[in-house]
Amino acid sequence: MPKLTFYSVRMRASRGSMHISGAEGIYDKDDVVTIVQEYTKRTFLHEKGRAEEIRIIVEELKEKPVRIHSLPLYTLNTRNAEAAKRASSKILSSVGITERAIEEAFKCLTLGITMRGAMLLDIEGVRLEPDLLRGVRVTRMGITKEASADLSMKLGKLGINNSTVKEALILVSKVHRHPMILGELCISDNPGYTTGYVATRAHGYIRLPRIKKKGIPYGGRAFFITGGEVKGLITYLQTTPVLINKIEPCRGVVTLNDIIG
Ligand code: PML
Repeated sequence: MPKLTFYSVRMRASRGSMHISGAEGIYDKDDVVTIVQEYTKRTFLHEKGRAEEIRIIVEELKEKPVRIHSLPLYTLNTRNAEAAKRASSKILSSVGITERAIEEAFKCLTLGITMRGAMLLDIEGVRLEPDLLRGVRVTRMGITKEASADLSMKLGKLGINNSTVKEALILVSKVHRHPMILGELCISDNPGYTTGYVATRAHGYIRLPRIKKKGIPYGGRAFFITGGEVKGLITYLQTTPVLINKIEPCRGVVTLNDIIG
């Protein structure tokens, strides 16, 4: 059998200092040209407007990707930003993250600045990423064709089969495989996208509709971390190639009680 060559394809589009969109995946050699076209097209249609600069990196992977399962997916019926914040606090504090850290994450994500990457906070809310303006961008993750078809089918049944949900679940599944990651909070920076999420290894990926009001053009990701060496975690997040090869259940609307009992 011929050896499979994988490529990491990463795209970032911007206008001046404004981040417009980003996307990435791991692809077989034969699919690279198509995906470069798709990423480019996507930036031209973006709701944040036209990009002035589109940077695409295509890089052959030197390491074999680690194959992992996705996190299970759920949606809570949060009616507004306050309800989404309350639900996030309950879920994140149930794994040992302090109220202070959760408050700090919400404060930073609603401040009006969007970082390129994620913030790292310890469970007391102290920021640990080396570059406080850029954060840590998670890269080198993807999904096999079979798992992608299964995910599309499962999300399709829930009426949410779009690249935003798929790419967020792929990213989350890579992030939460690392033992130093305790939890995550995400608010989209797309003005029209008002669903965010919290995630933990124990509870899964929990979508939070209406976590922000329509029209707000900022947001971001916060990872809550514990123990271990931050440098090693950053190396994993940025360089270890990971492919999702199995999709765990994707459920529709559940209650907070279903999640934390
Ligand atoms: C993003 O804009 O990339 C973050 C999306 C978060 C929510 C995705 C979902 O609807 O599950």
